[in-house]
Amino acid sequence: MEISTLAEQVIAGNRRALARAITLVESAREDHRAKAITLMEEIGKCGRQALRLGLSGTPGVGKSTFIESFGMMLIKEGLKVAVLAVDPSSSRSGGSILGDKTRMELLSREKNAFIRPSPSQSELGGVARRTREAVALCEAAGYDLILIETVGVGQSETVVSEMSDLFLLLLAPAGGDELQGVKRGIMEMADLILVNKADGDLKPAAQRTCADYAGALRLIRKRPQDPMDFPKAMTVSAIEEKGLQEAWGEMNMLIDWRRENGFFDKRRSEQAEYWFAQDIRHGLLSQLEKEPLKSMISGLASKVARGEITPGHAAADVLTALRGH
Ligand SMILES: Nc1nc2c(ncn2[C@@H]2O[C@H](COP(=O)(O)OP(=O)(O)O)[C@@H](O)[C@H]2O)c(=O)[nH]1
Ligand SMILES: [Mg+2]
Repeated sequence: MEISTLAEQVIAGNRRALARAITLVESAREDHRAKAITLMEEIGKCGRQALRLGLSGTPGVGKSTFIESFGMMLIKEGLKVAVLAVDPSSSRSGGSILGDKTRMELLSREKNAFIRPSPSQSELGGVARRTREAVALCEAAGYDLILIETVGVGQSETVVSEMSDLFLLLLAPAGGDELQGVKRGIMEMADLILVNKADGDLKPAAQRTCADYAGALRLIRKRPQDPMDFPKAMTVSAIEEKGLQEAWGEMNMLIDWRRENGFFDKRRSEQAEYWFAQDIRHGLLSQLEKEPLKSMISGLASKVARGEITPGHAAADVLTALRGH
């Protein structure tokens, strides 16, 4: 099929075309990559803008349950919702959202929802680029809200926050009074912390945890992109569908403020620059893993190990060879 036809069908909201387009951007084949670049240029022209919502949380906090309840709530308000995932570890473990479809039973049957699991790649750089392009494809296809889920595995939060307008951190109620070992860097990325499972016996613990995090957020350096009182911590119950409307209200308030004050567009511009730099890095690194450089490097590595050539000299040789390609 012609790429321009595929682009038209995606923009017309054709689900099968969207799925096919995502498969194309996920492909590692070089001829597919060239087509994917053309496709991304074509769909970029439609100028649609969705709200991109990043969602992170360790396994078991209730991400899938939250996405089901929150997604269904938005669909009832007449919105179209897409769900994507960045999960570099998911390839074989089955930890991806596809395996979670039972927890998203209603959402996965909705005609106004589109759910796509993480591409089965083990390398975060590749997963990141493909997900980012999938986000743009869903946006062009007319989805109003794009949820990008990730499990908390270090780097993946950065990747998701760099493709989101808002970043949500989902937490479970803590047993003790300690903050649940959430790294400072991740706290600093969050726009909204949602303490889930605020229901039944867990409700008091959820409220305590929420208060702890609200306190911790106040100690974090103020960011220019936040109005008063943000970032915030709130409690929700994904199962009982409580607090979701309030959380959505806060998200809209924050987004409206950022739009009015120029931070929304500024952030997207910075993200475009970030991904430009990342794609260059990723492309350069993948050159090193391809022939002829791959053999050259392993040959030189042995010589370096035997002391036959200095590391600096060997590296300079590789870089000279790289420039020659
Ligand atoms: N009590 C309670 N349990 C919940 C809630 N949300 C999720 N769970 C439970 O927590 C477990 C993990 O949920 P899941 O959505 O699969 O978490 P994920 O690994 O983050 O996707 C399941 O047993 C859910 O039923 C909630 O709001 N309240
Ligand atoms: Mg899940």
